[in-house]
Amino acid sequence: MPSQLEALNRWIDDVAKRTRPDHVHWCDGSEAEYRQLVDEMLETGDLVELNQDTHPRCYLHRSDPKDVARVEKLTVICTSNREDAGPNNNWMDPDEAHAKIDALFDGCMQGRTMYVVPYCMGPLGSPLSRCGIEVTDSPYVVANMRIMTRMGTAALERIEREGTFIKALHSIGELDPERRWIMHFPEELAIKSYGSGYGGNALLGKKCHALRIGSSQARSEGWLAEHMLIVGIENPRHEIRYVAAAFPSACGKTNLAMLIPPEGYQRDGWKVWTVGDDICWMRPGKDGRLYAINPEAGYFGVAPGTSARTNPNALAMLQHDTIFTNVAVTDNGQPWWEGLDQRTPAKDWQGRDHDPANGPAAHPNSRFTVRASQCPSWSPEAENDQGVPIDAIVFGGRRRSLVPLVMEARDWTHGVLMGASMASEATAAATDVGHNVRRDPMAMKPFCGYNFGDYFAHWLSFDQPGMKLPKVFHVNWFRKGDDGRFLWPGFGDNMRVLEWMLKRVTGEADAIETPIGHLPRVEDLNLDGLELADGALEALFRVDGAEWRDEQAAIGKYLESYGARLPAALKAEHRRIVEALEDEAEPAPLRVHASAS
Ligand code: GTP
Ligand code: SPV
Ligand code: MN
Repeated sequence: MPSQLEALNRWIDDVAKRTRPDHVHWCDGSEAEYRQLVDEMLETGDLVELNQDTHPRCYLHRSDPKDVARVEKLTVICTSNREDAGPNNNWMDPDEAHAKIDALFDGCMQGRTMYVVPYCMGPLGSPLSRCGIEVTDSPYVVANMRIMTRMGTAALERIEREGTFIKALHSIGELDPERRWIMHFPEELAIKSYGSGYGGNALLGKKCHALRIGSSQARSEGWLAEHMLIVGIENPRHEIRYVAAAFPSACGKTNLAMLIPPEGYQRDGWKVWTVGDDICWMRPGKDGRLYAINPEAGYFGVAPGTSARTNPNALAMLQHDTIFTNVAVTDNGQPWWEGLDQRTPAKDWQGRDHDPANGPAAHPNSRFTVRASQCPSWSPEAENDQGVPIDAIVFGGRRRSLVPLVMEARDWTHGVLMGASMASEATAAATDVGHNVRRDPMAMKPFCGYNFGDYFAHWLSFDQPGMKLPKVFHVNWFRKGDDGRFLWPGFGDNMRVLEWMLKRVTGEADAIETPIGHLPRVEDLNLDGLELADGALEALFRVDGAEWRDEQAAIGKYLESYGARLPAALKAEHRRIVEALEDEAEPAPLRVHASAS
């Protein structure tokens, strides 16, 4: 009997009967088991050894070229009532969905090993954590899950104690893009994914469990499952305040979570502590504050753009014990991607001789998988069973125009509207979402497991007497000038914006009220040692009345698409902003910025 838990054994038996693997392997999560998996993958070519002198225990995985990112069109939420999934999700009737995908699972593991992967999302002893079992025929997925989660015997023991777990079934199938589904059954606490071995499609603890199923559980249990980093900012008085930030995929979470403050800040004693870079589970504590854990134990981060200038902490952690996926390789066997340095790689992400005519050498969504604790700024608080208290929630997107560098919500309801109104330019993190700006509320468009109307209501419901809710902000590191260049240097210099937010939290900075939110006064922003282009500061904070009236009209239309499920309070808040914008011919926050030049 592989487990003490009858229901688990029965499920594994059922899955094995359907998929017919040659072997079944229950993962214990040990180092020896990991080594064995790696050796097997080196043998089969699933992994390629990188330069072991410079990058010990680092390997490269080249995925199928048609399987390089999440696919949103084939990601579905299967609830008995279609409205519960909402217009933000693809929906399928649960019976129909099971029938469709079970037919694909029939016999699909013949000739393969079926791995039973017990995992825990969050610290093993935390009451906020939740467990699952991923069954997969991909050793690459097992190796990644070992890095990304608390995987193995200890997780299995917790599952046996609790008696419940998420059933997460995965097969790489034939990797045929036409025979691929990522299905979620929130009412059954089940996930079925077929036909992809990549990231969020296949590492089922991540987006499928921790966000889609997780958000649905969080709603019924009174907490929040969010696409957010968690970062601790230590000031010169050694006080650490925690910030949670939601940016859409490939819009800067990993980078903000491990930023290195500008020199002047370091001299003054500021430090940054990384708790999480992608997912945040938060719930109210007895004191009315929101406490957050990072359900993950590793980073599945974007490689391109990572360099000694942009993210030295990441670069340091990627020198050993890392699995790279779809990066390029130099002639001396080192991993390489666009933005890393000036070298020319020898092989591209598909293993071909590098030829710029074939496009980027590393795939734009190439990634690294690495233990969280390998990051120099890793916070031991990531292991705190109670989580860390959150003082500020930040929303943000990739907007070349319109949206100022930073603004603050007037109150919680306005903050929820700010989150619900978010939009961002598409990135390489999903293959099928076009290239335009799209609405991505709370960066959860691809990840909320239920109707956004209900989700906004759930967010609003935290505003209750006795709660000490975080302040809410919105940022945009990606505004561009007329020359097409970013106006703001970003990365480490984002510390300057974080400092202003924390000053707002502690009441040490004033702000300028505008219809769309509070903007900083320039004298409250620390710009020491920063060289901005002429006029950049004005451009970064410019609020154009006409453009914002159009934007609010578009937001209004978008919100209406949630019909009767859209909370009246959110509609009223939107109305207030529309009216304030109408009253004011030109919002005038720019007094301050004029004085900056
Ligand atoms: P997911 O893992 O997909 O959820 O993405 P993420 O939000 O963690 O994004 P990440 O931090 O990996 O950044 C994605 C890309 O944006 C990388 O190429 C970064 O180099 C770039 N980036 C991150 N922060 C900044 C910034 O402040 N300014 C600019 N210009 N680019 C940034
Ligand atoms: C994202 O796309 O937001 C990611 C990568 O973090 S994946 O795990 O593939 O979803
Ligand atoms: Mn993500």
